[in-house]
Amino acid sequence: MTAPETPIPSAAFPADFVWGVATSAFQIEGGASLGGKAPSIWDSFCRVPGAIADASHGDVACDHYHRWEADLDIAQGLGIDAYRFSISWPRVQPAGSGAWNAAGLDFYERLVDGMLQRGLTPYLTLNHWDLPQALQDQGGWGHRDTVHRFVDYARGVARRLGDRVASITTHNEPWVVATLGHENGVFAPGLRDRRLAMQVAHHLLLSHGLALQALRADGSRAQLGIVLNLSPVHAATDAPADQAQARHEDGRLLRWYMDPLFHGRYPQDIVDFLGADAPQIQHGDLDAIAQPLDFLGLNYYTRAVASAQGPWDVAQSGLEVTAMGWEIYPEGLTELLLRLRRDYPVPPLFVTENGGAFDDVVQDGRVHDAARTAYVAAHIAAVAEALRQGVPMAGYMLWSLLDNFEWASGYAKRFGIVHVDFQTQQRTLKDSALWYRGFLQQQQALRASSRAVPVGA
Ligand code: IFM
Repeated sequence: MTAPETPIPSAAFPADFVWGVATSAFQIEGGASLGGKAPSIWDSFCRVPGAIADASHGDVACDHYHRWEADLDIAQGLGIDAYRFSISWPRVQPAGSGAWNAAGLDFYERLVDGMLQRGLTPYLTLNHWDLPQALQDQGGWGHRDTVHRFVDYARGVARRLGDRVASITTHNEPWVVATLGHENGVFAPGLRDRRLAMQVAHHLLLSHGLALQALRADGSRAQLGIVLNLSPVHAATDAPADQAQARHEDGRLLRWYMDPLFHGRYPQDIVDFLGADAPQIQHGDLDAIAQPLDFLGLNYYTRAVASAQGPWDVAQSGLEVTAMGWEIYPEGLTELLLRLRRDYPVPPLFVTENGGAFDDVVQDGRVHDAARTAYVAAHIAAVAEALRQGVPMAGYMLWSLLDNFEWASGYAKRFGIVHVDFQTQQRTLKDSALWYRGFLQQQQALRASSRAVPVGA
């Protein structure tokens, strides 16, 4: 176990703070065509030559579809409170509408019950990007009808599992689906059309709001929310052009999602910039989007740097980078959390993802990943600092439990605190997992002592 470089203040976290790990269906399950599952857009995208760096796919991934019990045992052994996972829509409703697949629903029911049996609180995500291909064939997220298909899907899942999960997240990182999937084309479904991308972003937000209304009308007991990938956007220099670029990129990454969710409007500077590419919005859409949230999840990995000269070269900052080439910038997490609290009426906040890809050293049955441990510890300390300054932080989920399919990077980039040998499917706890387990034991001890009744009381 490696000692972290950043000290985490003891007793920084309230007793009910939720500690967890996160995964997603497509990245770990495999079982791509088993038990009645139909293809998702990611199954299709993986078949496009050149789309995935190592030409891999999710057919087997971590084989979690067969190994879920052992994986939950590992999660339980870490001493976490919560396990964040996602449902594969084409596993439970293969065509994305109409008939439900009993075998798929049964799989998730066993999974959720398996969590509860192990004392793990289930945090469920409905859309972690694997839209049924059948819906893509009808226009996907660019087609308004998909909004209503999603609401039906949300209702069906909630009716089956909603009594046993603590929270339901509608979408994970809608910016990624819209921008990387439909504007840059580097993620499924691989389209390059800015007008379409902005329509997709609007439909994702609208489906989120309508799903929350529907689940609340159905009497959902689970906490309801959404997860955004956010970063502070820094200007590369003080030059006005760089400052303006930073404001613009902040508008497209953060304000485009936070403003409609919390203020019921899109940011006017970005609407003006988009011109004819701005989305078609129908009467009532913005009210529907701005539903009260029980929680907001943030996925934080790095800051962004904006330059009017073009893409930022990370070598210029001199900061260390992860294997993804992302700057390691934990103070950006505190900055982001304080800014959200300043600019928006935020509900309880979770860091729903945080972690790093690093080139691990596998030696004599151990996996040495001191850089990951240092990364995680520094970011937990950044959350502690936000808490100290009064941000309503409710939990932290480490990305990820297992090495897994890292989208367009394939299997080469490893984010897990548990190493997966993709030849044998053997799991090995990395040093970072041992550190997290030790850290959580300390947190448990603090909780127990804060609950202890003084003698004579
Ligand atoms: O692996 C992804 C995850 O699916 C979504 N958030 C970012 C992670 C790392 O890239």
